Amino acid sequence: MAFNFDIIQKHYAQLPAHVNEARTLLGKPLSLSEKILYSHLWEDVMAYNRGEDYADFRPDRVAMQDATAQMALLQFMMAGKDKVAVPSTVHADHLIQAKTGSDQDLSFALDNNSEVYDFLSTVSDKYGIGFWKPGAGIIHQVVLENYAFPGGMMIGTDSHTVNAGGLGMVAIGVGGADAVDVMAGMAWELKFPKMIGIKLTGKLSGWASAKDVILKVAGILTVKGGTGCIIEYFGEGAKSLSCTGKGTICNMGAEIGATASIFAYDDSMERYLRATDRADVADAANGVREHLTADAEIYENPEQYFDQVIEINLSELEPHINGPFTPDRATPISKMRIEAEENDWPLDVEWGLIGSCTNSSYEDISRAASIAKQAVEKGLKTKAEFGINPGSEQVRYTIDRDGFIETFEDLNAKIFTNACGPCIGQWSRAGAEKEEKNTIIHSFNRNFTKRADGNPNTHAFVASPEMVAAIAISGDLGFNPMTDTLVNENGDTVKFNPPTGWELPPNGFAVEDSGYQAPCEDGSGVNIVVNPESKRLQILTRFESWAGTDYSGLKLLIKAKGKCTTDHISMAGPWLTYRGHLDNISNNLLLGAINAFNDKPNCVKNTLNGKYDSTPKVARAYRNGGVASIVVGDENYGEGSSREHAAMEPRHLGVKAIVVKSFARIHETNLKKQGVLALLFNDKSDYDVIQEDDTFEIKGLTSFAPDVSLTLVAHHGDDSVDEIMVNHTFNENQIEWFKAGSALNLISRQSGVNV
Ligand code: MIC
Ligand code: SF4
Repeated sequence: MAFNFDIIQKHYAQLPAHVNEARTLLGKPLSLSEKILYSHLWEDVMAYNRGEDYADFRPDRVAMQDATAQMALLQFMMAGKDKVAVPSTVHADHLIQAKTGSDQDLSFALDNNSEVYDFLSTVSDKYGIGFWKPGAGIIHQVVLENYAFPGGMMIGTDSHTVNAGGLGMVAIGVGGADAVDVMAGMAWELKFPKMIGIKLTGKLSGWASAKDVILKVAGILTVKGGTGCIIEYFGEGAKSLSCTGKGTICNMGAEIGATASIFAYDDSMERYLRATDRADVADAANGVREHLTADAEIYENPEQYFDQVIEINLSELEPHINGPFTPDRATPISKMRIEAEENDWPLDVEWGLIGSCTNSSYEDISRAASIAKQAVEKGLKTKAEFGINPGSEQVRYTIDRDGFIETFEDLNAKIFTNACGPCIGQWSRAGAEKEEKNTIIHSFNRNFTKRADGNPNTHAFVASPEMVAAIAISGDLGFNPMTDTLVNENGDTVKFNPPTGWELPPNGFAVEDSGYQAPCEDGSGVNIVVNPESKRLQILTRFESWAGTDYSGLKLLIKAKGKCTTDHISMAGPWLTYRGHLDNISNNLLLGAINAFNDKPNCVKNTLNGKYDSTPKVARAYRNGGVASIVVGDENYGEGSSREHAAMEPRHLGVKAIVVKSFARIHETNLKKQGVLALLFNDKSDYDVIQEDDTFEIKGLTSFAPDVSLTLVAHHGDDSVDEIMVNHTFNENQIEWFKAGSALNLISRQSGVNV
C-alpha cells in the first residue's frame, strides 16, 4: 500500500477534467509535461508562454535530504506554521562517510552526527514530516520506491529530485526556501518551462545501458543545454527501458541543467509499482492511463510541438565514459584510449565505485554483479579497488539475499552504507591528501574537481555500473570490454560476455526494517532545542531588509573564471558538517572558485589592505569593515547542486550582487530568495571590463522593476569609470523578496510573525 494514497486518488479523479480544460484553452494537443503542469496550477487554468511566464504551482509533496533539510527546516521554523501543508519527508543520506564498510561507517555516523540527526528527527516529528533514518537509503531511490507516482508533481531540496521522472512525475530540485513555501501551504513559483523532446528508437543490447543514453545526451546538450526546459522522452525505445533505467536518465538531467525530465506511464512503470508494493497506485494509474502520456499527435509530430527534438537509436548506442571534471565530456568507449592518451589522463584506474542515486537499483547492481561474477569464474582479480553503495535498505537487503553482495565481496569489494558516500565527498580515501594525479571511475552523476575525495588531481570518470565493474577489474581506462581481452592469473586470455541482469528481483523485493519513522500525530508538544554553543546548528537570524537606496562603495570579492559550480561556491565533503550553521559554513565561501586575476583558487586581493588572502577571509574582512561587495562570474554560474548555502553564505558575508554571464536555474532562484541581486551582463564582454581594484555602484534599484535593466558602475583604480548595463529576471513578487531582505521575511510577515 502506498503512502498518501488518498492524495493520489484525488489527483487522478480530477485529472481528466483538468487535462481537457487545458487542452481546450491552449487549443492544441498536450505533452505529458504540460498535462502535469497544467493539472498542478495553483489557481484556475490559464495559458502560459513557455520559457517566458512565471506560473504558480501546487506540488503534491516535498522531499529533503539531511544536508539541505537542516537549512530548509531552520527556515521553516521561522515561518510561523504548526504543521507542513503537504506530505513531506527528510532522508538522512548525505552525512555518512564511507571508510571501512557499512556497519562501522554507519555506527560512526550515528555517533558523530547525533546532534544533527536528533534535530532532524525532532523537527520532523513536530511538523508532521516522515523521517528516513541514517542507513535507510539515498533520498531519490527511496522516493522512487515509495512516493513517486505517474502524473504527480513534487519538489525536493536536492538537484537530483528529477530522478522521479522515471516514474512519470514532474519532479524538480529546489533550494530550501522553495520547500518552505510549499510546506507552508503557499504556491510554488517557476518560470513555465520550455520542452525538449527526445525520441528513443530501437532497443538497448549488450553493454549499452540506460546510463549511456544520458551520457550521450549530456554530450549533445552540454551542462547548460537543458536550462529552463523539461525533457520528455518518448518512442518505442523509451517503452523498452526499465523504470529504474528511466530514473537514471531523468536523474542526470540535472547535469545538463534541465528543470525536469520525464517518461510517460507505461508497462515498465506498472511493473515497478507492483514490485514495490504499490498495486493500488498501478490500478489507479491504469484508470487514467491516457492522461499519463502525451496526446498522440505530440509524439507523432514532435517537431511541431517541442522547442527542440533529438533522436537517439538505442540499437546503435555505444557505451560512453564521461569526464574528467565535467559530466558532459562524452567519449564513446572505443575512443577512450586515444582520448586519454591525447589529454594525458592517467590510464591506470585506482578505484571503481558503484552507487549513488543515479545507479543503485536492483537492475544496476545485478548487471554489475554479472561482470564481477564472470571475473571470479574466469580467474581474474580486480586491479582497481571496488566500493559499492546500495541505494536503499530494500535494495541492499534484496541484493544480499540474492547473492550479489557475496559476488562483489569475492572481488574484495567494500560494501559501504546505503547512502551517498563518495558521491558527495563523504569518502575517507587513503592517500587522497597527497594530491597525486590519478583516475577513478564511478557510476555517479557528477565529477567536478575535488568532489569525490577532495584531491584536485583525481580524474573522475562517469559510466554505467557494468562498465565501471569491467574497467575497475581491468584497471585500465582504455579497456573496451566489447573488443578487448584480459589475461587471467593462469596466463590465459579471457574476454567478458555482455552483462546480464534483472529489471526487478525475480523473487520480489524484501526488507526487514526499511528505516522509516512516521511523525507523531500531534507535534504541538514537541520541543526543538538548539544549543547556542553548537558548532553544527545555529538558529537563523533574519537578513536585513533593503534600505531603499542604490548601492555604492561595493568592493570586488572575486571575479571567478570558468566553471564555478555550487561545489566551487560552497564545497561539500567535510564542509557538510556545518550545513546547519550558517556562520561556520560561510568559512568555505567560494573556496574552489578561480580568481580571474591570478588563476588561483582561494586567493583574492583584499583591497582594503592590498594583501592577498583566502576568499572567505576577505569576504569576512569586508563585512567586518562595514564594506559590502559583489561577485563576478562566468557562464552557467552555480551549476550543480540545489544547496542554498551557496546563496546564503555570500548574503551572510555582505555580498550584495552576483553579476555573471549566465546562471544555472536553481542557484539563480536561491540567490533571489535570499535577497541577493542576481544580475546578468547585457553584453557578456563587459566581464572583461571588471578590474581587481574596482569599486562599484548599482543604480536603478529605487525603480527596480521587471524587465528593466540596472546599471553597474565600475570605478577603476586609474579613476576611469565604466557604466555597464546589467539585466535580471526578477518578477514583481521576487522584487518584493529583495525589498523584504529575503523571501522568508516576506512569508513570515504574511503569516503574522513579527519581522
Ligand atoms: C549533490 O549531488 O551535489 C548534492 C549533495 O546531492 C546536492 C545537494 C546538497 O548540496 O546538499 C544536490 O545535488 O542538490
Ligand atoms: Fe547523493 Fe550523489 Fe545523489 Fe547527490 S548525486 S543525492 S550526493 S547520491
